[in-house]
Amino acid sequence: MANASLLGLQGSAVVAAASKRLGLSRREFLQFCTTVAASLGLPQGADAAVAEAIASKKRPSVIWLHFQECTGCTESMLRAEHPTLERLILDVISLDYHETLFAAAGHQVEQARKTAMKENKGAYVLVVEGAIPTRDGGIYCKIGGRTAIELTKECAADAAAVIAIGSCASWGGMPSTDPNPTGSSGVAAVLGKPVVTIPGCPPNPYNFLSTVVHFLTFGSLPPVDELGRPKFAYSRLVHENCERRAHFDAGRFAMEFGDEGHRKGYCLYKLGCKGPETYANCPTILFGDAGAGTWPVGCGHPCIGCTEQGIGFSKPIHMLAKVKNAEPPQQYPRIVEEKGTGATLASAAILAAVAGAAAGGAAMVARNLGLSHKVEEAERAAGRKTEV
Ligand code: FSX
Ligand code: SF4
Ligand code: F3S
Repeated sequence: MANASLLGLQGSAVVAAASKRLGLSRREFLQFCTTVAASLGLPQGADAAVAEAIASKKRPSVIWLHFQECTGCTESMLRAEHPTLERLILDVISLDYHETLFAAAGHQVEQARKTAMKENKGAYVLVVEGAIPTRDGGIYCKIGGRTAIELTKECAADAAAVIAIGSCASWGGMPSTDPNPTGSSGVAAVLGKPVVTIPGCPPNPYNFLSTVVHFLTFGSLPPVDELGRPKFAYSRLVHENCERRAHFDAGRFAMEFGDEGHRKGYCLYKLGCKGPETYANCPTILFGDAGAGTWPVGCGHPCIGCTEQGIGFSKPIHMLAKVKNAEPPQQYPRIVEEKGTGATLASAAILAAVAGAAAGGAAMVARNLGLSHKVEEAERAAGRKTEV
């Protein structure tokens, strides 16, 4: 709910003009500002500052570079629905150079980049999407005859802030998967200094939008963790806010894709979900403005840890997640159904891996995970367990 100072802005001409510009009602615009302020974890009253900044401040110039990637970061921002996220993003920033969205090409577009950098020297935001190949002098990615390394360094030199968007730009992401033939690296590694990272493959566009709104409102980027990730978005494990968490705590698991547990929406831990070791706000802000359940686990797929270096694109889906910060819940949900019915040899194999996890130290959790599966226990007792 909006606080008094934000409500005071409701009749202001500046807010009326901003709402019109964005194609929103005044109420929707102010609600949006409140939502952004809340998601940034800002104190009460900051929503009014956010509204005033969006309504009246000069949009920051953004230079957006593309290197080794699939363009999913940009795509995810342009595919949002009501209230047209891309319009909000394109309105709060002045996108002065973007290799995939520009209609122009060649020398013309190179000139646009140089002009924007010159006119906004020391004030523009550099956004890098995609990893930077560093092997063999960086020859595996060139634009206008210049390597990604050269372009990143040149554009970062006079930037007010540098944002690495997506896992590729954050640490190398998918292109850096072992054996990483081109030496794909993140922006911070290439520049030799920390930058703000918004990992995810693709990242959530709201996290980018909120980061930019923070910059617009306060002239600085939001507080980050040791990996450069904004704390407002990456300080909680996926597992902490997952809607299937009650099933995890109660020991109800999908054992195979399409089995009864999967159809009933049970926890996906045994299918390789990396939510217990991945920091991201996916379960709370969802994707695409398309309603409930629009995030990987909500759709029935285990989290692959796409925001987490060393997990996403590194740790195979069949490996079980290390359960971090595991604390017993206040209450365990009552177990009302018999579990394990219809279990197969494959599920028993996964159970064996869980037993291995128990030996690794997560004994309490693992005890809850596996041992109530009578069919699997019977299979193991009968010596039919397969090895993993
Ligand atoms: Fe793709 Fe972006 Fe993944 Fe990478 O997102 S969605 S491969 S993080 O750089 O385009
Ligand atoms: Fe959700 Fe995955 Fe945690 Fe299960 S293991 S509760 S599916 S995040
Ligand atoms: Fe990525 Fe996992 Fe979120 S796969 S999108 S961090 S749920």
